[in-house]
Amino acid sequence: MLPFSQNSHYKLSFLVLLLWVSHLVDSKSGFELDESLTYLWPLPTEFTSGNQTLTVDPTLSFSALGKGGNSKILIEGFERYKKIIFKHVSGISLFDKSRGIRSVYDISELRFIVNSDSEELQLGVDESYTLFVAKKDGKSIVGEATIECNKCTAFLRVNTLWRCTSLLANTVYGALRGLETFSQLCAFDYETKLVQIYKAPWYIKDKPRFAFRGLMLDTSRHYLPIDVIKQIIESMSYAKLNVLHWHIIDEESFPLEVPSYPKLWNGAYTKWERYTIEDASEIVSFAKMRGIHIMAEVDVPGHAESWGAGYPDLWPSSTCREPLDVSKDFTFDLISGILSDMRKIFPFELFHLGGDEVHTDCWTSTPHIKQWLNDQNMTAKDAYQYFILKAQEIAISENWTPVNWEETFNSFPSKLNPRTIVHNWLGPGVCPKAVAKGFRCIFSNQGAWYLDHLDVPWNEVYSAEPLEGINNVSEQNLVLGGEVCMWGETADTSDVQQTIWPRAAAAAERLWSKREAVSARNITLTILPRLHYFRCLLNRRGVQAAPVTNKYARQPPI
Ligand code: CP6
Repeated sequence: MLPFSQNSHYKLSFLVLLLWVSHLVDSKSGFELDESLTYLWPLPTEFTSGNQTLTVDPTLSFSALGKGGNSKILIEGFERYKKIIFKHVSGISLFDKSRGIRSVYDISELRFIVNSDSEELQLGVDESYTLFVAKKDGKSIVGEATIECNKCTAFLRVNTLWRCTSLLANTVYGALRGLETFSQLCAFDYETKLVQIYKAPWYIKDKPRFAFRGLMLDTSRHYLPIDVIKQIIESMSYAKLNVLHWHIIDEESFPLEVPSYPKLWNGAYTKWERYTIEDASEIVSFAKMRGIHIMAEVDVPGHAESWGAGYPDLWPSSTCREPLDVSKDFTFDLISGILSDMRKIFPFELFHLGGDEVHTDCWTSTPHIKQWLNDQNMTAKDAYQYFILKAQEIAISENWTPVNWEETFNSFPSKLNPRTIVHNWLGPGVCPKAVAKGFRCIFSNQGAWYLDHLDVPWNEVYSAEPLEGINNVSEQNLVLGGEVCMWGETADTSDVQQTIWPRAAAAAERLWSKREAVSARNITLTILPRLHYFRCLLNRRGVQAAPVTNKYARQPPI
């Protein structure tokens, strides 16, 4: 309710006051950035900057040295970022090179040096890059522009190369990360109508802290159209997130086409809320163009009721429908069929087999399963282990590394295949235990990194640390990274992006930037203004990111 709303005179004078105050604010220069902060998100590992403002040519051209220069991933990436950078520049510049006039802009060419021509996208692929941004022939190299380079001949020419804006990377994926950083340096100036780079020259040497920087999407509780998934993938690349964990199927719906068992997607909500094999492949290649892995999940044996819409034999009984019937060979034949069909679509080496929240009551209360347990001399817990290990074998036979939610590790740590990656969710404690036993781990503590928990404020997302409680370096190396989870019960196409952003960005910086940089004492002064800025950048790029603080969130301490 507005103040004074009972009385229209007060209301009027309040409005007048408001107008007068806003006039005062307008007459100042408006919003100013804190000069001492660096408005790049996530913060690069190492950088130096200067005090020049440079202009960038809207016909910015591309040149490439090194084996990776002809990559379609690189060329299309450059074109994508060019559109972002010059979004507000209309028409053709007066100084367009096609008119034969030498560019008057400070930067008219971006030079790439990409060492490898391999486009293989594996976990831990080299995403490092070095970016040098300076005026053409500018000799003012800031800091130590020395680059380690063992085999590349291009670097014999390093002294001349570094006199103009250049981006060096070992792989095209590193080059994409560098392009993102370059695009964040560029700002459109609405007065001069020029794209400018402040605080040049820049020297940035950057690499991620963790190899696995994920976002989970749940397309079972609410179907998400492929265009929406693509927009989400595109927005992930802005925050340098690199794994989309696609929780495709769950108890509510089975939207994916499985050619070997064509009745499975009878479990979709409607015939329109489905993904064909082609849709899924399109998502994988769209993500690859942005250096993003797709880790698919088939959650077994719990969370699988929807499978029985097409194959009711999978249900223990018509009244007790999950977990999947452990006593039938058909259950495992079907899992084999699904996984072998999916192997053709999902090239990423990790595959998520779920394994969470398995309530075995259906097994112990259904006569034929109870009988089977007796015959096998198994308890319900043994049967849970039997199911998980069989599913793991199927995934491993498809040349996948299995990932499981933490309950599998919590229940039978010494029986789990040692290649298993343990996916934390219940609390902060499991990764220290898992890595102490030699397992690799992914951090997703539900108290901080479950995005559907709208009451968790940005600072709590930001402060959650995957290496908390792990001091031994070799154990720390087993933590692959972390993932924020966008469970779909309470969000759909209409609000999924504003639920993901900006808090996913808070996790993205923790996963990319150095631990010292994200451990600042007063994050309200040092981090919050930068996150505000990144959130506005997302909005400018068309991403519906919510305000950094939302009305549901608990209030952070002052
Ligand atoms: N669905 C599946 C879920 C959840 C999990 N698995 C979940 C549980 C608790 C919370 C949020 C999500 N909805 N398949 C747990 C991994 Cl608070």
